[in-house]
Amino acid sequence: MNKGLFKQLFLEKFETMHGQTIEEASPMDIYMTLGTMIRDYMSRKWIATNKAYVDQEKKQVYYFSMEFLLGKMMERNLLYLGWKEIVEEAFGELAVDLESILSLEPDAGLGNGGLGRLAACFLDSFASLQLPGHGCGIRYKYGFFDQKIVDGYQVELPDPWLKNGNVWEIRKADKAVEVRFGGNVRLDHHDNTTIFIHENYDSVLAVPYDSPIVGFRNNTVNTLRLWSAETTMRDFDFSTFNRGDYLNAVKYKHEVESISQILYPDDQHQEGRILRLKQQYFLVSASLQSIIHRYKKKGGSLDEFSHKIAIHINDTHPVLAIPELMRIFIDEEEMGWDQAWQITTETISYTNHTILPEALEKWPIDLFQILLPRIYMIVHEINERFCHELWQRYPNNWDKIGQMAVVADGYVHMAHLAVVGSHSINGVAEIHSEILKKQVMRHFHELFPHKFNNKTNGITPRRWLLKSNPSLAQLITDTIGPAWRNDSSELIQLMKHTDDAYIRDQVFTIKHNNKLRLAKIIEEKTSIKVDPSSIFDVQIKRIHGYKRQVLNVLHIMDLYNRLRENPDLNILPRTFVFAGKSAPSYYQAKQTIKLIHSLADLINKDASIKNKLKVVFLENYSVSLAEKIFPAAEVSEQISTASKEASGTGNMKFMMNGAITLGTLDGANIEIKDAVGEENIVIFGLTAHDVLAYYRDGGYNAWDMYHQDPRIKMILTQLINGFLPGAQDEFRSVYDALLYQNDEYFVLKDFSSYVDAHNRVNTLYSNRNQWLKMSICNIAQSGRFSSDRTISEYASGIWKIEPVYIAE
Ligand code: 26V
Repeated sequence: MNKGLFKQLFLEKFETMHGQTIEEASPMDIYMTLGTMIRDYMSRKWIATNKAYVDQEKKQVYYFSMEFLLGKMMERNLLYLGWKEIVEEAFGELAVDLESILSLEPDAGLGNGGLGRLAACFLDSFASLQLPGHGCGIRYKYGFFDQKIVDGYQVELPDPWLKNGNVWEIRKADKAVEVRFGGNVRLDHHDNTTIFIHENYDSVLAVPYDSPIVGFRNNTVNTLRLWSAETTMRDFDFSTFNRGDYLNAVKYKHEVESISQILYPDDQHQEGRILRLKQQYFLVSASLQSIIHRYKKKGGSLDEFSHKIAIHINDTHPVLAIPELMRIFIDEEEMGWDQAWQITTETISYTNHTILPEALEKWPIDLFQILLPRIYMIVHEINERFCHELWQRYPNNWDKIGQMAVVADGYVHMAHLAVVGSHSINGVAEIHSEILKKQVMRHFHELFPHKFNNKTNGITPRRWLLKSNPSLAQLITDTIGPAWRNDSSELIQLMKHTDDAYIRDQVFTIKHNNKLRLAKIIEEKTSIKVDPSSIFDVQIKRIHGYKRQVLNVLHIMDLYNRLRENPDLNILPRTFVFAGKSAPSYYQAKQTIKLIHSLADLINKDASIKNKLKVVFLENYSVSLAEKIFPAAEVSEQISTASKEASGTGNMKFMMNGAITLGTLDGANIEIKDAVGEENIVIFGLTAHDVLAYYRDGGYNAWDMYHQDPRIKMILTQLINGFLPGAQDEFRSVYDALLYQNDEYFVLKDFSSYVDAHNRVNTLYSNRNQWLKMSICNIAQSGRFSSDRTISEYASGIWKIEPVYIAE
């Protein structure tokens, strides 16, 4: 592609699509035309990729996930195809501003946070590493809610991201499959075998929408298949002109479509609603049916299934893939239990993403049984056989067997099903995998030690550096060459330049410009003016107790108290930036958002502190907003209660953009510390070991902190004495959680150590050269946190898949 050719093709495409000339074009028409052109161009590669996969009979992996938090795709696709500059120049000649066209695309926000964004980074790495890996998910009509802040409170609005259509997807109506819910199972006997007949069920049509995922500057185009729930025309016949039927038909249509209507917005909390279980079965049943259909069509033998297909389940949400695969093998393919079980466990692998007990999924048996009668029978049988094995191994140990059973205490325990029915269980950072093995899943680890492993998370350096921080990416390319973009281990070459005065200056200037850009966004969105020379200290992530935004707030209050007492206090000016969404029903997290706003109101208006402190909350955190914040950040707040953050991936995005981590020894922070060395990170607080010991043995009393530390006493009092603007009692719940509920997340316990850590940041930052050296070191060492590394490890260690070279 070159500029001239592009311009010609673009104008032709525009005219055929819109029946008018470019002079009359609306920006949206231009967006749609460019999108269609890109998609058409990718289609050839897409077809070639699929053909190569079939012809070469290489093993394929399917990544099952209830969430794919993709963000925008157009600029990504332009960059990956190598078209971006050409289009920019051609549009320049047509007086079209590419930036404003790109901004028209809505984010595909089909995820809550880390787990969903990880799935999107993995798709990027599959394609860029030329690996045959595809995503299977749900095409939610409404993505993660839009957050509006009204008077400091979060308000949730729907995200109708599909309202103007979606240029990237192709509806494949001919590939639709039927998913069955409810009904009953009748047993029949045939030549000594029992057959199971599912009858009187409600049937839902699952229609796939495929989107191409193109690799970075290669010819691979993989597939993200998202399923939409529809009624079969048979079930929804408006022609029966009976009033009662008509209303029932409408109601039924609505009920069916509700399955793919919305993404559940509460992560880290088990959602007991039946619709969520329906969504989960809908995803796995539709995906497995289509995988097996295609496999058989190409002549594959089921005996070989696990050698040709790997299925990965992203957390327990798609764990019904295990009984559903058993059902298909046994009921539809007439396989015996033992063979079906062997193939199923060899096919499925599972990642655990959290140890928070309140997030572990379990479903009441009665509910499960009514919705999925045949699947329940299979789960029951899996449980019987597993408990029998346990009995052989641990005779009479009812306690242990009860703790490990798949069905126990009236519930189906999804994580237990995942461990029993898969061949690999991994955590997402070293410490997390260790906690799984030694604590949360210790009984299972004792029984199946070979199944457990670690795959530390990663992020795609192409979106999180090349796309979001183009000037830093250019500096890196100018310094070490372009190979880092698909071989992130190359970034280590930057270590040779940590003392290079020119590079330091460039890194400084790039960061400063990114800060200027963010300062502008902040002013546009909040009317708050921030000092671009102040330290940009950033905490952006879901709002949650364990992530401890409250600790950040308490430190800012203390800093403010010190400044009020002494306006000439020798500290560097700071800008504290927050962004993140709370689950709609999580009161304490919502109050934290209000608290940040009240504090911001107080501090930002106080002239006496001479602009040394600013507090900003940016509303509606999203992938696109994140892309603007990470490049401007200098301090990365990773302050979760040790043991609770499985990995974190924002920490990696900050690091790759040259920010210094201020964090606890939790999740991947520990591996970041190992990578950069103690002198290039600021660590504070209790260790996971300390925290787990307190939970086990007790011995922590939050009131001791209150009485011993006058700073804490003062701040906590300020929470409830009207010091903060707004109603006097607004933050009573925050106060009570810290004192009367004994500070579940050890905020007060870690307070002093956190303040010290901030003081170290202040000192380090005052030495500009030192700080820039740290920053360059962080960038250089970030290569190991590329999702390419993560995916290579999954590919060789778990899935046993290999790259497939796709010719031009
Ligand atoms: C749970 C639920 C419960 C039911 C309703 C919807 C829903 C949605 C998501 C979840 C799972 C939350 C687990 C999670 O997101 N874990 C995060 O995974 C990241 C990627 O591995 C990791 O970096 C974070 O540390 C971890 O919190």
